[in-house]
Amino acid sequence: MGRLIAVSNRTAADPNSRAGGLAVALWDALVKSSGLWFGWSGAIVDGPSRGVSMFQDEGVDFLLADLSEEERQGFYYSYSNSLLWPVFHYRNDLARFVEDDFRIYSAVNDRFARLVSARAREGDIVWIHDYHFLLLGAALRRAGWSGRTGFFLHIPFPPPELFRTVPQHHEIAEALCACDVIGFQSANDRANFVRYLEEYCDARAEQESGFVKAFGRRVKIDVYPIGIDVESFRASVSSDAAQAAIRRLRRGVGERQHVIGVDRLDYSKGLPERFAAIGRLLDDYPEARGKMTMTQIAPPSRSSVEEYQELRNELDALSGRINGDYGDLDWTPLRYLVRGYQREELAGLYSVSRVGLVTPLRDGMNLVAKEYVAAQDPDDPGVLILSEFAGAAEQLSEALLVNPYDSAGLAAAINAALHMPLDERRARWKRLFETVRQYDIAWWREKFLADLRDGDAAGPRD
Ligand code: ADQ
Repeated sequence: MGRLIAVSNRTAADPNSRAGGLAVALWDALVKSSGLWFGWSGAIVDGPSRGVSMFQDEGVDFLLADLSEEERQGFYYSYSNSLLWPVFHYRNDLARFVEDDFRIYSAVNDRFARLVSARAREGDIVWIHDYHFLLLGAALRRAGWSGRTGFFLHIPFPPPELFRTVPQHHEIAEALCACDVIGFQSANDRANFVRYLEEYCDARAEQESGFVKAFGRRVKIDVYPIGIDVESFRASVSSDAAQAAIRRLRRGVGERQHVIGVDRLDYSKGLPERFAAIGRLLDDYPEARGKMTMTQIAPPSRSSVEEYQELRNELDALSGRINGDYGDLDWTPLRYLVRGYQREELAGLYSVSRVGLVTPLRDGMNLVAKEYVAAQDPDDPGVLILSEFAGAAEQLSEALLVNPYDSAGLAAAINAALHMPLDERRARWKRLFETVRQYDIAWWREKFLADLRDGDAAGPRD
């Protein structure tokens, strides 16, 4: 069996970053196959010293490429995060189209493709991750790589009407179809992409097999909802860090019912709408005053992008307003913490929160929802309130599903969760936990890799 070659913008080159996310997902498969992981080094280097660093850890080869300042701007901040990210989250109103960016984005994809194809050997498989590398499949083919290649999109795929606002939509779709397997988080994302291919690229989807004929190739396009490492997350609830975090939380909120939100500070996560719903809760259900406290943890991300600074200002104002209007000498209704916490600390906080509030306006999957479920005490579980616009909603139908734009509905759901009888909480949680456990991170990885390795099932190419 050949090696697994993974490509993603950031890698887990730092062993401390292997506790969560993609690192957990890929690490076993990379170690087992003595694989390679390509990504950005995180360094900005201009001039001739810009290069590639290589090192080995636990038999896994890391190849980390530097970016120039122009590439960081054009490839990372601008094309990836100020155009693709908003459009793919249905926010084309926030998208910025800068003419030269696509050239830079393509050039970075080409450079990575040359690095990968120079090291890939016959029998290896290449697994590309996320929206930074939409063109990499085609770039690899141009660089001479003909082996099995898969692509997984961690974020949503928008309806064709929105995707077409990206000026290079056709080129992107064609490049994706140079891969053998294309994976999406949800059936909705897959349907959007296949509809685009059928309506605008003359593609034909086979009825049962999941294959689509497009751009002269037969491509497997399927749904692979990402999961978490359930056992390790559950175990972290009893860690010292988790228990210390619980004690600190208790000192702050006492025995009041606790509602938790944990997100990167991003406009896709629906934070202003969530804060507004807390205000609405305290208006519509005055008996909740003084009885509950919400903590929102939201470390800043991509803070040099203008939209993120505006979001920060909006949230500062909203939380100040809610606490000013409703707070009291001994009660702060909304605690808003703009900083990150360790995984173990978050696990502890989830475990003692009566309500987990996960209300993105649009999200590929949302692993916080699954982590919240995993951290609950089976005898006295909390209630997950989940946006119907998160990919996770397709799987977690026993959550209280809400429309995050509807603040009255969201306030009603929070109130229902705060009063939900123990029997109902247990019954809902049991089914949620079964799903989270069955479709865990190993299931996700193995399903994708099985399809990626299974060249025969792909049949002859046209
Ligand atoms: P993200 O948008 O980052 O990921 P999410 O899935 O919620 O969103 O979180 C990924 C990881 O980051 C989780 O393990 C979570 O615990 C951690 N995290 C989130 N907020 C945090 C915080 N405030 N402090 C510390 N850790 C935090 C993208 C897509 C998602 C998709 C994932 C995985 O946007 O839709 O689920 O990739 O594919």
